[in-house]
Amino acid sequence: MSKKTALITGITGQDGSYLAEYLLEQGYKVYGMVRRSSVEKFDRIDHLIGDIELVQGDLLDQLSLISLMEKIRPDEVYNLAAQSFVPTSWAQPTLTAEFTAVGVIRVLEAIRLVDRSIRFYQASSSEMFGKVRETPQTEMTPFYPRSPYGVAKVFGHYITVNYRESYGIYACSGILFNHESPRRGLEFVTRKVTDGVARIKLGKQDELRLGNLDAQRDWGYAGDYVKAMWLMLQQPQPDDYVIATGKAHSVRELVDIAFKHVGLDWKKYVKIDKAYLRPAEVDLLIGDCSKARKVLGWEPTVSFEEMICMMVDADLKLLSEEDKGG
Ligand code: NAP
Ligand code: G4F
Repeated sequence: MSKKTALITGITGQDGSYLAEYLLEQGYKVYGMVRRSSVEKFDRIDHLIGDIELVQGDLLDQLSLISLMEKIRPDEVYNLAAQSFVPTSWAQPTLTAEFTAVGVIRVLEAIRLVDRSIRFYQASSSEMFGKVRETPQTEMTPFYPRSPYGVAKVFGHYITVNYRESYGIYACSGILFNHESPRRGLEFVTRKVTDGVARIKLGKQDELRLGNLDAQRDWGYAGDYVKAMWLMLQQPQPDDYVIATGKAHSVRELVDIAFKHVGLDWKKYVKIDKAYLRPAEVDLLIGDCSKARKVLGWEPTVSFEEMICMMVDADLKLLSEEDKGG
């Protein structure tokens, strides 16, 4: 049997890098879409260059997406590309809508025009639940987004459902709760904390400025979550799934675990900075992934504490290697 082919948008991101590794392990030919930049930043996928093929395209450019579908004729498309940082969505709401909402319809249109048998995964988000209508959140929980990012993701979710129902495209929306790893961007709170802890431990920084310590999230491990994306596209029928751990932790608990891991008391180093508060906050997210457990046979394997300690250790190693000029 010939190799299956996958196209990943957002391959340079956290999830793109883990998904590419996982699909290569499954024997796929993997194409990764990258947008043109004057400086190539491929840190997360450097180790995969040679095994994957990078192709140029942009969610803002319809023709580039159609051309890629025609050239590659993938069996599966994973649409992970987005403007994914919530605070930026207030600063750049229109651009966020272009990438994160309208970008989805451009990928779906390319599939509709070129080959409707291509299977499609949309990276939807627990941010869509926002000011939650019930706890825990399931596939049936109504949405109440609290940021331009969340609103854009709701569009992406419903347009995916609509193309499935209008054109019979095998399109799935994965409603993923927060997932982290040592490859998480430095602006997100988990990595900001683990990087900050490592810097304080190594004497490179003397405080860590944060916003709302009371916010609670259902945080899982990115390596687990990309497997759920793949499983969704292997089922007899397309559907939507919540992917979560079912356990919530506060930012305060995150900080406590990370500092304790290196033997420090966070209260001596953490300062509250109003600059990191949001115009509208999502107070508590907690997901119920019973459907994914039952239908996909998926479950998380890394606990919150294990993941935070893994991230602190990785940041200590990274910063120590930088010191040695490695
Ligand atoms: P990430 O690290 O921020 O990566 C985003 C990716 O999108 C990058 O590869 C970026 O490329 C690419 N991108 C942005 N704008 C683009 C454009 N106009 N054209 C082409 N590519 C573009 O995000 P992530 O954490 O891996 O998340 C992956 C997806 O899952 C995102 O859609 C995110 O919104 C969603 N999601 C994430 C989580 C989470 O907790 N991580 C939870 C739910 C949903 P550059 O390198 O060129 O910037
Ligand atoms: O790490 P965060 O920036 O992630 P957020 O906003 O939950 O969004 C992430 O998860 C979504 C899934 O629910 C994704 F769709 C999205 O793309 C992204 O990956 O913030 C988490 C919480 C917030 O409540 C924030 O107010 O941490 C709080 N927080 C407190 N101090 C902070 C900080 N967040 C950041 N980024 N920086 C702080 O200093």
